[in-house]
Amino acid sequence: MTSGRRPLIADSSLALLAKGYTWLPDRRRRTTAPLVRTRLMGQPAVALHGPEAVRFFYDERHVERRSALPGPVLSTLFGHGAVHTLDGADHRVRKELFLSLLTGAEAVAGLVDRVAAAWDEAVESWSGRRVVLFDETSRVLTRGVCQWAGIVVEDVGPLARDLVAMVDGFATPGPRHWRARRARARCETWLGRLVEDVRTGTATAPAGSVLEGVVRHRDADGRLLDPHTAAVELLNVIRPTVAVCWFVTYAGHALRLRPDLRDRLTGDDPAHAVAFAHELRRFYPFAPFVGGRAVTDLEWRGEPIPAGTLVLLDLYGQNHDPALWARPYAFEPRRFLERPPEGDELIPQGGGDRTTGHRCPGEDVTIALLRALVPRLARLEYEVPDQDLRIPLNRMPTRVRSGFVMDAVRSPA
Ligand code: HEM
Ligand code: MYR
Repeated sequence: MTSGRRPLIADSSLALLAKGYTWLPDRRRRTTAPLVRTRLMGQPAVALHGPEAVRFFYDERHVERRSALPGPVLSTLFGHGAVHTLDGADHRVRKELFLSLLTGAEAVAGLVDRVAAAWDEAVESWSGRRVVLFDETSRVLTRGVCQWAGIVVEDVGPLARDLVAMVDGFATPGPRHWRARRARARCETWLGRLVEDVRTGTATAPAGSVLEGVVRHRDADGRLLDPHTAAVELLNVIRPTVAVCWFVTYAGHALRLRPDLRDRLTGDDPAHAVAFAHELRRFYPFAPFVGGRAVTDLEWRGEPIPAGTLVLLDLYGQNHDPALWARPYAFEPRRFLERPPEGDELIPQGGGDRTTGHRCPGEDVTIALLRALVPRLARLEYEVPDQDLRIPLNRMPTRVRSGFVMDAVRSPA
């Protein structure tokens, strides 16, 4: 398509709001072009998908993040000044902080042990009661991740609600969005003060903790993070960890649909739990797409992408692309037992190389948490009362409407 025709394409921000996760895949099915051309937030945009497109998108010579993420997304989900918004050396040095805190067997096990202990303790209090899995898991994860990160929290309930709100409200205007902004402002103020207190010696950060790592981190310019940016990055560890409650709730949904999968999960073979975790991340909708801006005039499979164009990578669409996945709309963990996932095919948390690009540094943590929690859920006995188990694809981010209510929960001895 020539650039002269682009202004004729209507802005699709409203279509995105109305259609949600199906917006880009639908547009792709309706075109024979190798990319979708659209407009978003008043700007020309293209959307790509597929493993080769992943490599093209994550090449810093092609796409940068600076100025690409919309203000409303930063004021809720990621935070202004976050690692998500950096490029080049600034990004690599900040990313190293996250990788050092979140990857490696010891770091992952430290977090998982605390979350698993918090789950086991919580389950005792669920006995015989009606509980909402989403809410309970958000508190379990908040307790575990804060303990692990060296952040003291007396009452995890309000914090869990704020962390969930930041994720829940990033993409839609209205009350959910304002709740998310207020939640972020509250948490940034609290954590910014904590960082200052650690620096003045009125609070302590446990040796080797996330809190200590962030307080001491020096950026590419050799400077410590200012308290606000430090708070933003602390939140970029604890918020997404708590967001794993989306997938644990989806696990409840999946086990309801496929009770035949339960026995294998409760057995001793961890390969089943890992395959189940991958299928949860592939099948269920969470992150819709990621985006950046074309650094220079680009070309993708013969199609021009002028400098400055928003370039989107359709994560949800790629995870359901029939060219990559047999029966993409069937929940089938076995597919990952037969063949482990390729890094640029399964991209629920972004793609490419996590050390050089923006791929999520929390993938190992996410998989390890699901590997620990989903078999624990599968081992519980509970009833599933009548409730709204729909997952509306036009809500962004979506979730199981009821939060997955469980009755008469019992932990078999
Ligand atoms: C980046 C999704 C869990 C920390 C991302 C990105 C996505 C994503 C889509 C952006 C990739 C890109 O920009 O190309 C998810 C999902 C999760 C999850 C769906 C499941 C709940 C985690 C966890 C952590 C984490 C557990 C840390 C404990 C981060 C950070 C970035 C990031 C710091 C920014 C990386 C960068 O810009 O270089 N994640 N994530 N995420 N994620 Fe996650
Ligand atoms: C987290 O809390 O970080 C985990 C949930 C991540 C959802 C990621 C959604 C990415 C949205 C990017 C919008 C880009 C628009 C150009």
